[in-house]
Amino acid sequence: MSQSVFTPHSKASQGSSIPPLKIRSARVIVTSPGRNFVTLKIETDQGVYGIGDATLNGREKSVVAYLEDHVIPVLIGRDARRIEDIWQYLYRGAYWRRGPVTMRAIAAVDVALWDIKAKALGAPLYDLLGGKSREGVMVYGHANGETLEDTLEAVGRYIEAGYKAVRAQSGVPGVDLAYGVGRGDLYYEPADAQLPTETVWSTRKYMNYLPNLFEALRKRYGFDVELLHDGHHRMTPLEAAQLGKRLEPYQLFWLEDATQAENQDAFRLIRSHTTTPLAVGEVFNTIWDAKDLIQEQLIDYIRTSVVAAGGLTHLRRIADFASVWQIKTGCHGATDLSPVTMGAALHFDTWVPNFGIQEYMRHTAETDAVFPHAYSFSDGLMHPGDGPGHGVDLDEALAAKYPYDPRQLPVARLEDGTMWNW
Ligand code: KDG
Ligand code: MG
Repeated sequence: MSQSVFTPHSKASQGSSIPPLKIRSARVIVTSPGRNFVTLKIETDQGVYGIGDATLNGREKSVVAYLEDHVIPVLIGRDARRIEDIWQYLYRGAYWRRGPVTMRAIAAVDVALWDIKAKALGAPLYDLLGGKSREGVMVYGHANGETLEDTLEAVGRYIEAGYKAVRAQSGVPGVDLAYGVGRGDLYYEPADAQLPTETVWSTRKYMNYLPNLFEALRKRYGFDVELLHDGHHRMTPLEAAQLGKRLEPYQLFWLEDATQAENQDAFRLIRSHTTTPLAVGEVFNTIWDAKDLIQEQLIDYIRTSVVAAGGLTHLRRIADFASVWQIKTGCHGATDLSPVTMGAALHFDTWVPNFGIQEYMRHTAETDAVFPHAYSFSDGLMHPGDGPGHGVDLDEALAAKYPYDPRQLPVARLEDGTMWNW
């Protein structure tokens, strides 16, 4: 690596409580214990290592290439303590900024560096962020069913298991393969084939049906449990406004991704017609994707996750910005985000003052075995664990037994064949 006038990686700072931690190696490990995960392991000359998640569902190899070709070569020799400087180097230094591939690669580095620093200090990661703001992290589970009755029962099982908040997704009469409906009770895995599965969508049928589901849920379970729903970008802004209005009597915790997320202006229309709380942002990568939504207070929850938004360094900037407008966090936590992201998110959630909720879709037993972790669930709350770092590791020998398995997310068309948002 060529060294110019400024060589931050070559100088050991004086007076720091942690000795210099020179990055000795960085490796990408791809494993598929039920689904694909991309993990970055950064090792230092002091023997302390850190783990970061770089998984981009259905596009995994593009992040592997970005890391191996463009990121790892510039990391070697740098001081792992300089998390902010390395983040700025990778973000500003690339010139081609933002986007899901770049920001996931940066996230993997960033989370691994926070893990290293926390381990070097012998502290749980939440202590580096500012310490605990709460005793546990409220999570929502995923209940789904082919029919209304199946979905009611699935929600009941989550309530019995102690969940305080449940997302309800149901099959829609007349629509095959509606979003969010799994083939088993626990694990909804949309990336199901080597080439995208084609699904057919009808917003009319969905909107006619959905209020019945929430009416039945409130009748059966009352108003103490928090109920959530994901529209998955399918509605136009006006349709979303209409649905939000019709759902008001059922007091949802949030209606997520009511319309496609790229057009921040569209939320002005939805917001002006409904008081159903709105959440958006699992597809956002930076603060710029949510700037207008936040400063015009067009949403109530920002969904951006650690892995999507360049790691903890940038996510906490988004959260702080959102806090000015009393917007809370609600980090994405589907199973395509690895246990490493879950662990890092739980440390973030434990600290962040404007915490709202955390999504928790349980991983399979195979995934849990490949990623031994300190986090746990009890009484509807999750706990990140109090050991050093973010508390998630990778069993490399076990990971090697699950080779990459190429799969893609589905696509959606309207009933007349028009391509739509999946
Ligand atoms: O890979 C896509 C999934 O992460 C996404 O479909 C899940 O919308 C989702 C959610 O809210 O968890
Ligand atoms: Mg979603």
